Amino acid sequence: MFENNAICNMLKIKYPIFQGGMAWIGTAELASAVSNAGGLGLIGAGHMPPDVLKAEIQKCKKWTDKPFGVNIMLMSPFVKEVMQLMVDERVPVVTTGAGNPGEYLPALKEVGSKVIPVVASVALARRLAKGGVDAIIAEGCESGGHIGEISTMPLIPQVVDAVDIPVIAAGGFADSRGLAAAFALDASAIQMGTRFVLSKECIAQENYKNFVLKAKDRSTVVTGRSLGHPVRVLANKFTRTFHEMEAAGASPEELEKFGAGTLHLATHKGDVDNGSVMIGQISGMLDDIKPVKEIVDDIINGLPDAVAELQKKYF
Ligand code: TUI
Repeated sequence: MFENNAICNMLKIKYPIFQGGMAWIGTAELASAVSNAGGLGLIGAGHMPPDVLKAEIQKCKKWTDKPFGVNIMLMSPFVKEVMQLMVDERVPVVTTGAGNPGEYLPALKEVGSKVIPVVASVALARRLAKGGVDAIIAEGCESGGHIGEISTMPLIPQVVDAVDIPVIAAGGFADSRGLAAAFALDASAIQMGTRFVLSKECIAQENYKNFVLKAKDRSTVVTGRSLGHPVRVLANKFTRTFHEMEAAGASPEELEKFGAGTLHLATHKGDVDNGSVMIGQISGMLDDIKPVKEIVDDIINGLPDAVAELQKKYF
């Protein structure tokens, strides 16, 4: 079906579906399941120390013989050691988030890793494409977690026009209609985080998943704008207090301190009142927890109909 798809051919994967590399919950369990289902699974390195990440990579290698990747959060205090680990482990695909991975490119390319940064703007996409990255993930601000300022619909075609390498669309995708829309915007693949949070294989604590299941279209808010790193999360007691502190003129240090550790509190302790429940806006549409294979198969199997429906209606 995807013989002519640039990303499937480049990465030797069956389907043009990436899993977003989510901190704390993008574990080897989830990444190997997505890779085994024919997509590209990604271990979310977040703030993981290198030894913990190494163990996660080894689990992933044991559980799948398909290509997988690691997503590296460039604001991690361990970023230098973690990049060295990518080189040592010859990880097939390295995606990056929350910054510019330029300085690490030569070493990764040297060992043949495909480097695919996540960007939220045309300017950075253009600069990185010139620097020799293999593809670009363009992520709209509908996404969960750390985001940029532009939404998916205007971002994707502008990035596609600015670079001559494949573009993966991220932010707001969860079904066959979304995949068809991404193809219509000339993206080669989609990346999904939120949809895979609501999978059987995702290890997020059940309160986290149940809170996401209840989300409606307007349930997410953005914290951290005044700090220069906006983060999309579900509105709760934590976000209300955060915004009150911001309005009362709290210092960046106070706000950083208040936010520290809150993602883990939500994902692992299940405290969805005081934790950061990072999730994308498409959560409003999702009302089930499915096995990863079913999520992927449903999107792929629904694609011909999604496209045929357009053909039938308008041509
Ligand atoms: O990285 C993400 N999403 C994330 S990372 C994360 S971990 C975290 N934990 C606690 C607090 C905050 C974050 C949770 N979600 N997505 C990729 C992404 N990258 N979105 C936006 C960007 C981005 C933003 C600015 C990329 C580059 C950039 O500018 C760099 C430059 O030099 O211009």
